[in-house]
Amino acid sequence: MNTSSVDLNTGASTWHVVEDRFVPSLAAGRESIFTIGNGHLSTRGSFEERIPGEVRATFIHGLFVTPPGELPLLGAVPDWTELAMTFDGHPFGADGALGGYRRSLDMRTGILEREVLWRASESGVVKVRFRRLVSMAQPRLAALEVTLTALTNPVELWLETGIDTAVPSPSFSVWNPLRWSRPSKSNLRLEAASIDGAHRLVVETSLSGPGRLEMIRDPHHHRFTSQTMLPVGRPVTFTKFTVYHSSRDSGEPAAPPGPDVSFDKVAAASGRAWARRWQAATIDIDGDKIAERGVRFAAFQVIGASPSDDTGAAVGAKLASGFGYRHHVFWDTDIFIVPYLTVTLPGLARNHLGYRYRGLDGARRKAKRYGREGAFYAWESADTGDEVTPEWTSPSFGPPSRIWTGEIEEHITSDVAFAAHNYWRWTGDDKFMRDEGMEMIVEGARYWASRLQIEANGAHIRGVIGPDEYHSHVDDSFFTNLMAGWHLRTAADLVEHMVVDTPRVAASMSSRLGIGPAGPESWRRLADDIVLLDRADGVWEQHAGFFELEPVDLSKFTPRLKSMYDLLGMERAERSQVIKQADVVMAMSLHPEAVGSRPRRKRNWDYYIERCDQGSSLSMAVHARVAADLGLGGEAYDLFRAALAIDLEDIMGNARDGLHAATQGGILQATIFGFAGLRLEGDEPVLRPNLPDSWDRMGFSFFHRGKRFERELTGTKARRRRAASPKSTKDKEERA
Ligand code: IFM
Repeated sequence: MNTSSVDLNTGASTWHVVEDRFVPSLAAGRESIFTIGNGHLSTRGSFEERIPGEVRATFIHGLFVTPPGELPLLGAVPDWTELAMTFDGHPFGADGALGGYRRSLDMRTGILEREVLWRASESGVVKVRFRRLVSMAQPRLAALEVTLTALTNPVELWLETGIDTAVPSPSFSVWNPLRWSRPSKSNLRLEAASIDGAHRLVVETSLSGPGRLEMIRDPHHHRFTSQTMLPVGRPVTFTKFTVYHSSRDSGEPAAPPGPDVSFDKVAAASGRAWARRWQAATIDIDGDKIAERGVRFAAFQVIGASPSDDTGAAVGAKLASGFGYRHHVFWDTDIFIVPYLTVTLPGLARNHLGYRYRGLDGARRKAKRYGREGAFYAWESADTGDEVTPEWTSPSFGPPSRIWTGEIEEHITSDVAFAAHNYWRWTGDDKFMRDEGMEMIVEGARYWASRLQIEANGAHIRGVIGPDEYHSHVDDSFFTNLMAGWHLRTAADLVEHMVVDTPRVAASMSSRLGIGPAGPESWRRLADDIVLLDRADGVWEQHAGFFELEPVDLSKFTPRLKSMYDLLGMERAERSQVIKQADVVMAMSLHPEAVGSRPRRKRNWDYYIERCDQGSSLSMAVHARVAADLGLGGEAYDLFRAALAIDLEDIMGNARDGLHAATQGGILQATIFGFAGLRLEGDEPVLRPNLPDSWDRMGFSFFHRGKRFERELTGTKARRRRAASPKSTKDKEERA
């Protein structure tokens, strides 16, 4: 755990995340927090100058590279951010005093800014201001500006910046330069190939500013140089634009804007595009600035990391803000991100579902490998939908241990179906359901039908891992079985409706997938037979035998700096009732009625909350959501605040590897579905608010079937929001 955090909540505006002190030991984690993304590019907040321990990276969604003998990873593309300077011969950042430091992320506009007062021994004081963005209006464009003001005496500046292909991913570079060229005096162009030969990339950068531009032709890092005097009191500005065009893009590479275009102009267009996102995504929370800033941060990062085109990419488990999990896509996206996007920016949710549809063949291949029918989605997927979970932990985490999730964490198949079905229910996008959703859901149902073991006492799913990954190879995981039952029934309902609504489409799908007329009915019967274990007081058993495991009193291990898994060791954790993350509670968040009446859910909550060590970043926000739903205001709020701290205060100590997608999505869901209580009852959206005591008012908007609803909530009441955010010209507003 990280105890030496610097407060990021400084500043009056909850639209800003501000750091007013530089602490080298926190720098790599802060790079993740200060990531900027635009749905195509994501750039970590590394400083322009190099510092030890930095993890500099820009990612392009979907551009996976497979180094020899390794699993695919989203590698860093050649870098646009590095900018080295000397003042009177002294390197900026290395030996000078960094006084007056302030870094600020403006989440409303997507601009990351840093201001430093810098002095080297024997040199004058220089005010340095950097601004950067990745354009929300032109997703392939990145912009960087540096403004320098000599404050005490004229200073000689030497500046270098270009395109660096040598950035590690994270241990070696995955791009080889093929050709460098200089289309004009101020433009530099690179053509590169990924080391696996799968992709080509063109990167072109333009630099404008005073001084004559010369070129250093380092084979891996061509860069411009400029030498100029900084006069006292007169700001001098350099502007750099960089455009990326990969072999995943259509059309021809565009050139970056020229010297007649200012950073402000590009920023204004990008800001307008962000404003359109914020119309839908702004959540106001009066009375609690930390919460308001936290949910804005979550939305900023989720939107920035969500692919803006339907080109077969999806949000990874680290939101494209670090190398953790190689940017692989997990259930985190289907269950923690997509339901939020579905009600806020449904187009972005749709792009993700397109990714899952493209992955269907990979899921079919996986099912076949296990001798089963239909589609078994990959626990971790990259570009093709094939399974890419490693089999062993990395030696950097100690003695290698076997990873079973890729083989037996099977609920992922129903998580994908849940995301698709939930999207359809909220949006009414029948075309999606007909063209893609139905096939994914039906193929998953066929998987379960071939996977269930029918025995005298019911249908079992044996040998799985549920959400609680401290216990593996368990039988009849409550979450897995509940989801499989829901999945089979849902597929049956959908197929039967399709037969009535669009008989021709139904006939063609049935013959293509081999579904006989008795299929839906047999799925329903199977669903009814699935074993769900409970005891007399209504507490569901997380998996067969869980109630007999060794009870552990977690309060005796509080406070703790490690997870219970680390403290007890793998074998004892497996034998004990300690759980890693919401599991039965997770089921309550997705299917509350199926878990039972409110008193029954509360009994399950009481049982499981004291056995959960919250060892996963996925857990606290889900618990907050469920606690809010159960009317446990204080507990819900404490869990919510703890979830906010996971990334912004790096309480898990791993922010360096990237932000936690599920935490950020979970925070947004706890706010909207938990505290605001948004849900569908039948086909109608309703709000059942349970606001924390400290929140005077919450305002937000959501979409239902193409109509935008603006709502503001106080206590347990909801009414229309007063016009606070600008109106969209495109969105259909609620008129009722
Ligand atoms: O998907 C999660 C899993 O539930 C817990 N371990 C980390 C994964 C990626 O976030």
